[in-house]
Amino acid sequence: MNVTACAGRRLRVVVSGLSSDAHLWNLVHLQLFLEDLGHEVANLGNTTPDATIVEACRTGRPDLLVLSTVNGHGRTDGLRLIRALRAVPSLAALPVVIGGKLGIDGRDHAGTRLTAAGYDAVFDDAAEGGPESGLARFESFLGALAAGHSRGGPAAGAGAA
Ligand code: B12
Repeated sequence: MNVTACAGRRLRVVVSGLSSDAHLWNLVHLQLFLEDLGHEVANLGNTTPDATIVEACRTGRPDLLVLSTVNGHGRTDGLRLIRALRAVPSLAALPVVIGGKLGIDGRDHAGTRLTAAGYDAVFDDAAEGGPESGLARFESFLGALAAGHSRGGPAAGAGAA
């Protein structure tokens, strides 16, 4: 991976798959990507129940929650989860992003709905530039967050598809 170490503070990041999603290598890829940038990662793995993700964030108080989904159910799973997270008062302002293959064959552009529901940024493989461009926008988002800009700062909306 061609990434450079972060200039700002080291973020404590929770990475997780969603409850219906059995894919694993996307999570490994994200963990390595974040660790290469100098951040600390707790990877909750695949097919993770919503309640486990909520509890890990409530007790661990990470700087960022990164959700990855590729099985095509991301829009449904992602909406349900962000509502559960935002319903917990201590997690109302937690920076949360979601990315991957959010719909089926790139047909559903779910970014607007997901950001309206409470995600700080959405990195959809189906957006212009594909996955590589999504990861580049994600790296900018991380840079802004590590530099201390609230919830990713000006880059936060840049990944919305
Ligand atoms: C291996 C695989 C499986 C394995 C998974 C094994 C495992 N434990 O991981 C098995 C056989 C279990 C499987 C099952 C299924 N799969 Co599958 N699978 C794949 C396959 C071939 C490779 C996935 C992979 O490992 N990629 C490597 C990782 C590193 O890359 P990635 O997943 O693409 O992630 C990248 C991006 O998405 C992005 N990204 C991901 N998350 C995030 C998050 C953020 C924040 C950011 C910035 C970026 C980002 O960055 C990553 C690196 O570029 C893909 C096809 C393909 N060639 O990609 C299909 C694929 C993902 N599977 C697919 C499908 C449909 C299924 C099934 C529904 C099939 C079925 N009918 O049963 C089931 C779903 C099971 C479930 N409950 O989830 C579809 C999804 C279609 C869609 N979303 O449009 C794909 C794309 C195949 C296809 N072309 O149709 N699968």
